[in-house]
This record gives sequence, structure tokens and C-alpha cells, in this order.
Amino acid sequence: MSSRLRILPAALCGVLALVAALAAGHLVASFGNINASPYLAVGNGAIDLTPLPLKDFAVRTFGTYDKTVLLGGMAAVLVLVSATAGLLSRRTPWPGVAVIVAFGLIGGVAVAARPDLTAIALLAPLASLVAGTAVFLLLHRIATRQQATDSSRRRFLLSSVGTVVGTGVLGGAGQAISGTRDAAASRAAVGQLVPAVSAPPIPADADFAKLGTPAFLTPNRNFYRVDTALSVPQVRTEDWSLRIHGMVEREIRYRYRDLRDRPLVERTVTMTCVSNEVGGDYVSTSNFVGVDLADLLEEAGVQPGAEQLFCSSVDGWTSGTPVAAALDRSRGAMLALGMNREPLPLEHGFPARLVTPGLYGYVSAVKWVVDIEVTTWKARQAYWLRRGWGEQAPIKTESRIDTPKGFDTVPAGTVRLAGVAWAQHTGIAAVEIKVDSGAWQATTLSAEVNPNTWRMWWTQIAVKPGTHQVFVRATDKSGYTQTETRAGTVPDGATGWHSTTFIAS
Ligand SMILES: Nc1nc2c(c(=O)[nH]1)N[C@H]1C(S)=C(S)[C@@H](COP(=O)(O)O)O[C@H]1N2
Ligand SMILES: [Mo]
Repeated sequence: MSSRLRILPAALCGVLALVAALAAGHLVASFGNINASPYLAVGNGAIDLTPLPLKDFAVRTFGTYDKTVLLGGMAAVLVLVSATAGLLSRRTPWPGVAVIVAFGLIGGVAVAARPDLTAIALLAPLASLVAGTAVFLLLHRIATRQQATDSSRRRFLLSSVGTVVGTGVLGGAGQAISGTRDAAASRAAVGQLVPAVSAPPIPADADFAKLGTPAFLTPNRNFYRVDTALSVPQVRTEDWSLRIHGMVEREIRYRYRDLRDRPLVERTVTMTCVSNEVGGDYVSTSNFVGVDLADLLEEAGVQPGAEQLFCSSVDGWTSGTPVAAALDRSRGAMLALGMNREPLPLEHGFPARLVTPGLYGYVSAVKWVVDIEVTTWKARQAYWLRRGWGEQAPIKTESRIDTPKGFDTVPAGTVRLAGVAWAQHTGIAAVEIKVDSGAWQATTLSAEVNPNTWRMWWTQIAVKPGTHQVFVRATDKSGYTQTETRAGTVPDGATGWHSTTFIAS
């Protein structure tokens, strides 16, 4: 029996085996940590292995969709490779089986490499390997026979449909099971987080939203999001705890209830990502509710010589926060439980995260935090530090034009300009604009809420018909004025003036 399979059934055997493998792995993973699902594990592995410039490019080009693009790209590659594997198996099934085994090994390595998974998680890629091989061999045998008679052709069709339906049920069951153990219900049960000491109310003139600036407080659903997590970690308050250890007098473990029942503080803070390009929107402001990080550190008793808080997320991501910044009460670093009085949204770190005003997020704002090791810079290197970003990461003084948008057409005559500036922990002193080759001119600033937050600006200019370019620059309260010199985001934040070109007609 050495007749060759026809092209279509051969390719179909490969693709259906792939689908079965992924669904089986997903189902098995759902009983434990869904990140053991081989598809997600390989995706997460790809994120960690991606060279820095490419990662930067992906974030810039695809923004918040970078993960959808990655998962979609992976799916396309997998379908192509598995169809090819099927086509290579037109005479005997073994080339296809070899490809499935290779995939299984890659999945196994990706799962084994994850710091948040234990050995038992390897059952998921194993299930994928077994299901993929079984489905492939079965369909291949039926397909090989199909060429003989009509009734076996029907059998192949039925088996294919059966595989699709069966894997749909398996994969769906996996989603449903991980859903019952997700954190959404736990979050809903927390209720409102009302602080004992509220942040001062935001004055009405803290933004010029009607004139084209962002709203002062960013609604939670619009808060920028940056992280390496392909699937949002699902942590229930009842399963969560935070351990503080290392160079401390006493190791302490905090449970969610212990913290939630304390008198909570509330602070208005503007967070910024170091990957924010000049003019970018990885910057948002919230009323964070939580406990003083300095309180927790004092309870543990930080030993002399300690330099960094090496913080770990439940998904294995790490950040290194300077101890000095964390202990400085004038800065007000927090272990935040909520934003705008709601528990943290899952994608912003539920149940708990750090917020350290004035430092870029990658050194100051670990989400889903479960472990803080008090240590030295030499002893431990955090995720982005190992990948070439700076150790100390104070947020650079920045300003942005929000109105008009680039290449807007506006009536000639009086044109309104508006935007935002930030210099967290220093405060904004002035924002100036410059039209074409004109002189710098002052703008009107919004009321200052506190030095850790952004400040809005607006002004009016008179322009003749034609194309105009407007520049903005901020001066902070230390007296520093933003430099024109352009620098990229790596290693410690972009510099340069933001400008916008618009058409007056
Ligand atoms: N666990 C975890 N925490 C993380 C990150 C991450 O990748 N994983 N990214 C950091 C970075 S780079 C930034 S800028 C902030 C962004 O927080 P947000 O997504 O709530 O805006 O989270 C920080 N905390
Ligand atoms: Mo960031």
C-alpha cells in the first residue's frame, strides 16, 4: 500500500492534529495554571527571548495590540508548518509525527522555562503531544484508505468534522474551567475601597478638557497598559500573599485581608512608561488607594546597606526599585490595592501592585506583586535591567501637544493649542510653545494638583493660512528646561521637543 495521499487530505491531517494538540494542552493546563497551555507558553517564551530593538518596534508599531499580533502570527506559522508536515507525510505518517514531537518538545521547553510553573505543568505539553500524534495517525490511516472506496471517503470527512467538534469542546471546556477559577469574582467581592485619608479633591481647573487636553483623572478602562504578560495573571485575593524578606530584621508575609482592613491612604499619581516616545500616550493619572510601602518596610525593618527592592510578580516578571525612593515618605510610594476607589483592574495588577511616584514603571510599579526581596544592586538584576535598560529610572520632564492633532485642518486666524506636561516628583513650572521659527511664548497652566501629577496647558495663537509647525517645551521646578536633543527610549527614556504640523485655511 504505497499510494500517495492526495494534497488536501494530507494537509488537513496536519492542521487538524495541530488543533487537537493545542486544545488538549489548553484543557489540561486549565486545571492548574493556564500559562502552561503550550500555545501561551511558547508565546510568553517568544516575548522573553525577543531582542530588545524588535520588542521596542513591536510595542511602537502595534501598541497595545502587540500581543494579538504575536498570537495571530504564531497561529499563522503553526498552520503553515503543520500543513507542510501533512504534505510531507503523503507516503508514510512518520515525517508528520516527527514534526508533532518537535512541537511538543518546544512546548515542553517553553513551559519548563517559566518561573511561575512547576513540573506538573509539563502534563499540558505532554497532553498536546499525545493528542496531536493520536489524531494525526488516526486521520492519516483513514485518509489513506479513503482513496480506495467512497464509503471511506465519507469516513474521513466525518472524522475530520468529529475532530473539529471534539477539539472545540475540549478547548472550550478548558476556557470555562480556567474561567471558574479566575479572579473576576474575587475582585467583585472586594467592593469599594474607601480610604481613611482621601486624596485632596481635584479642582475644576486641573484640566482644560473642554479646550482639548486629556481629563485630569484617567478612567480605569483608558489607563495605558504595558506588560509582558500574554494572558492576564488571575490571582484571587484568598490565594494571594506578599512576602517581604532578604535584608530585613524580620521576614513578613501579608495577606490581602490584613492590608484591606488597614486604614488606607489615597494619592493622585501620574504614571509613565520608559517606552513612551516623545508625544506618546503611555502616561495616565489615577487616584491610587492602598497602604504606604514605607510602613510595610519599617515593619520588616530594612537593614543598612540595602539598595533595591527586588520585586517579583506572580508571572515571574521582576523589577528593582531603589530602597531610598521606597522609604522616602515625601515621595509616597504605595502598595496599591485600587484605582479610583475600585479594586485594581485585573490587567493593572489585581490584587496588588507597587506605585512609586517619579520613577518609570519598569523600576517602580510591579503588578501582581507577590514577593519583595530587600537586597543590593549587585545581587539581583531585574527583567529589563538584564535587557539593557537603566538601573535608576527617574521620569524625564516631558510635554505634549494634544490639540490640534497632527495634520488637522483649522480655520486661519486664532488657533487654540492645548496639551499636557509632566515632571513627576519635581513639578512643572512653565510650558512654552513656538510656532514655526518664531520666539518661545508662555502658555496658561492648569492648577497644580501635586508635584507627582501631570499639568495641562493651553494658549491661543494667530496664524496666516498655510502649513505651520508648533513646538512645545516644559521647564520643571528644578529649573531644567527640556532639551531639543532627540534621544530614543532606550536605556532611560526619550528626549526632544514634541511638535505638531497643522494646516490653517
Ligand atoms: N508584572 C508586571 N508588572 C509590570 C510590568 C510587567 O511587564 N509585568 N511592566 C511595568 C511597566 S514597564 C510599566 S510602564 C507599568 C505599567 O503599568 P500599567 O499597565 O498599569 O499602566 O507596569 C510595570 N509593572
Ligand atoms: Mo514601562
